[in-house]
Amino acid sequence: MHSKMKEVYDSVIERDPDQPEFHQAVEEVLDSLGPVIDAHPDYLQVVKSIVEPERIIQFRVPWYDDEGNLQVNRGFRIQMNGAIGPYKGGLRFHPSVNQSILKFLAFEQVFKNSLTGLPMGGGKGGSDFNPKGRSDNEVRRFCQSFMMELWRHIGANLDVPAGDIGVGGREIGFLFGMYRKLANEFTGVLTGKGLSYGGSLIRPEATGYGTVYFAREMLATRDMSFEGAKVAISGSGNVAQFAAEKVLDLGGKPVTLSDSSGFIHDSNGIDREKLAWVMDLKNVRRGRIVEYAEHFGCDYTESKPEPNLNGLWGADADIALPCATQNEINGEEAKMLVDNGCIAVAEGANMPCTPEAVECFHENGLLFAPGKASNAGGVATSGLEMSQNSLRLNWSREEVDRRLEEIMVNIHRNAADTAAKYGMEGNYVAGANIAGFLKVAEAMEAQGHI
Ligand code: NDP
Ligand code: 2IT
Repeated sequence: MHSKMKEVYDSVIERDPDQPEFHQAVEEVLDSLGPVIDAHPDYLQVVKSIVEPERIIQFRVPWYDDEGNLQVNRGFRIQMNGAIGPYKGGLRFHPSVNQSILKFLAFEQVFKNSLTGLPMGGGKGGSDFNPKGRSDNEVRRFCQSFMMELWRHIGANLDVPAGDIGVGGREIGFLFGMYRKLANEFTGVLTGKGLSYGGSLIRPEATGYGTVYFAREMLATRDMSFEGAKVAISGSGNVAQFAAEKVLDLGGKPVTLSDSSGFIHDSNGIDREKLAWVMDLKNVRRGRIVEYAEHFGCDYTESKPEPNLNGLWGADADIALPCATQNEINGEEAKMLVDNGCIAVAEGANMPCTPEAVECFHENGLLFAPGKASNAGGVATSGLEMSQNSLRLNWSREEVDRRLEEIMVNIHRNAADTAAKYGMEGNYVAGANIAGFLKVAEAMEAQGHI
């Protein structure tokens, strides 16, 4: 790491020694910025600021469960950087949520949103609430209590949250309803809304579709494609489901899916009929992925306790799309993919590959797409939802998908060209970090480092 960047990195660790996920995300970006600082020494001031959130809001979320017991969760919103537009980023409801995880996500979001080319700053929020096993009534009461505090900190021109792990269409609906009641106005304050109240076509599909569009562009640089490729996908939520759908559209064969309990390996391929069954299982019945193995008769492996080496990445696959959570592919698992002849990895999740895994992919010449580039289609389409809300118009499915695809092609080109310009051809990590940084840096400097 460049010595000036190392000084900033050390100060980040000293300030918040207990935030390993945030350190990991910062280290990866600062590692890429050495050549930028040599070319623009004045941007050192920007780097010092960009690692510090503009604002962190933390609050108590009390709610009553179905037995009438009071439950108390912790809510957060991190407004990381507003230099290029209103803060924008998802809400995560998961028991692991803490400041380190949300700061890493908010930090990545700043660069990701910049890469989309749309005017969106970076933010992230959520709660340590665990929606798993909770009734619709409990989830609604929780969302209403969460919004009772959050509403005063967000707004269509201020901060526009959306979904992430544990926050899908149901939760966004409950959150939007409560915001509308408290603020007494109907605005595009959240994205991922239902179609009947201001949502955009293709937003549910966007992250998964975008990840596959990005991977398709990467593969094309080596005259390869998804046609006939075996694709290992982790997760079985929003991102994984629509990544699998787009893989099928492009002639590939998804062979794995997972949840936090384990993974299925279906070497016959997860076809459209099976995928429709998974969508019903996960989005309507809210069941577990083991039921797929029972229903369709294929291999199922239960997850082992941490470290999370559960074997999914040992599947024979040409392409890997990690779409579950952070640090789900470690160095050892990356090696298993390489040994099986995997040619490309595109992150649908945020930071699913550890630094050791990324190093292994680079050393072995795989195509590797970092999440802040390859999963940017979700937030990009949120940006398109905001545009439609401002216009008070709805674009067709084809129109939104066309714009999403164009944005993903542009992000790919921008990351590839920027990497080449700074002497790191083929390194999408460096290209995405530098390209994302430059736009925000220019805006922060122009605005006087406030
Ligand atoms: P969902 O909640 O819809 O699905 C998450 C999936 O990952 C579930 O199958 C879940 O299993 C699994 N999972 C979550 N945490 C863990 C864990 N600790 N260990 C093992 N499996 C886990 O979330 P999304 O699909 O929306 O998000 C997936 C990833 O994509 C996240 O990293 C998110 O930040 C990222 N992302 C999401 C975007 C979006 O638009 N939704 C946009 C860009 C990135 P289980 O149900 O058992 O917990
Ligand atoms: O990580 C992400 O980019 C998201 N969860 C989507 C954020 C958004 O505002 O759509």
